[in-house]
Amino acid sequence: MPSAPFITLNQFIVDRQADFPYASGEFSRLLYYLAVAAKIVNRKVNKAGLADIIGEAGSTNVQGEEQKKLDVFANDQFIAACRNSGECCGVASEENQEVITFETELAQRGNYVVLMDPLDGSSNIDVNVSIGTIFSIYRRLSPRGEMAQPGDFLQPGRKQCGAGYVLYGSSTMLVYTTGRGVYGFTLDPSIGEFCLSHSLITTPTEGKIYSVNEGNIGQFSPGVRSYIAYCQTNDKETDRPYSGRYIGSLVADFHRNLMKGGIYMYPPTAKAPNGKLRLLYECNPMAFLAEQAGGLATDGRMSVLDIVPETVHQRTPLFIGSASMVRRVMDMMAQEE
Ligand code: AHM
Ligand code: MG
Repeated sequence: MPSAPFITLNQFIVDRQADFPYASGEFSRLLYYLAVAAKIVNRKVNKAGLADIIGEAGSTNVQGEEQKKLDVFANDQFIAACRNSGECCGVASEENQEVITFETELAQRGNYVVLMDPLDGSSNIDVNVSIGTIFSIYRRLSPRGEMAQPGDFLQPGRKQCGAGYVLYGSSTMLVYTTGRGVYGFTLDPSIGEFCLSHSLITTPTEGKIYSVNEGNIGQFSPGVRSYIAYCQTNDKETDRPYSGRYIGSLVADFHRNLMKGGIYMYPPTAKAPNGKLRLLYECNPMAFLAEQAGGLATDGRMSVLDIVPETVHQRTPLFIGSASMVRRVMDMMAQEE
């Protein structure tokens, strides 16, 4: 019996045109360009060990070409995708101190800005462990046809019209939301297409996995320490202790917890009193996905999506995942304050 045909990301975008913000085709085109960049980055990630790509940015290979580290390569690819899509007037990236506002007429006609972490999980890049790309998309506030303005990039997460990630793992996945549920596509390398593999992803309300860098436990607040102790306590009824799982790549840790149920935490530490993760291109897109899947994301006090950003690279503490786990850690933090 012939198997059911694949639904590719491109086909899905066409079929679901009406689900996309403003349904004009512009947003879909941007997503299409981002997916192409993801495939190019994926090819490089898979060849990383072979292709001698791993090396210091700025060093020179035998052909006399400048070698680029994977994160620089990914940054270039995603920026080029945004610029060439004609739908995006500017990009903010973890790799660039300043926001990039495109100068071409084509790009300035674009209606969107993209904020991204082109290759997250930097400590895992050189050691063959899963890494990811995270992106967040907003409609611009400044008039079309002009240069993007700083305010375009400093909108609260609630205003996102799309967000997603690419996970370069045992298989490569693109997971996104436009505010109408969360969809996951797995790259079939034999045909070079992202194929629909996970429709309307929902995350369990209660999970059994906690993910945190426990090396920092001595620096966490009493409330966070109490919650970790709760996760580790024996209790048959609630199936504790929970499992501790921490890859150190937000995309990979988040994705596993999204599918299985769990909580990811990056609380404030002495070294990073506002947490380590970046609000605009790490926490907000993940928070949008989490809420769309039925989970929660908070900085400990309020929903991440309601934080009004002040600077592009600002950090925030993050507690994200299964709703009842996030509520419990918030309660424990509130009690011990
Ligand atoms: P990066 O953007 O420099 O890669 O940092 C973000 C990463 C996340 O992917 C990950 O969850 C976290 O930092 C790990 O940090 P730590 O090594 O302090 O536990
Ligand atoms: Mg990062």
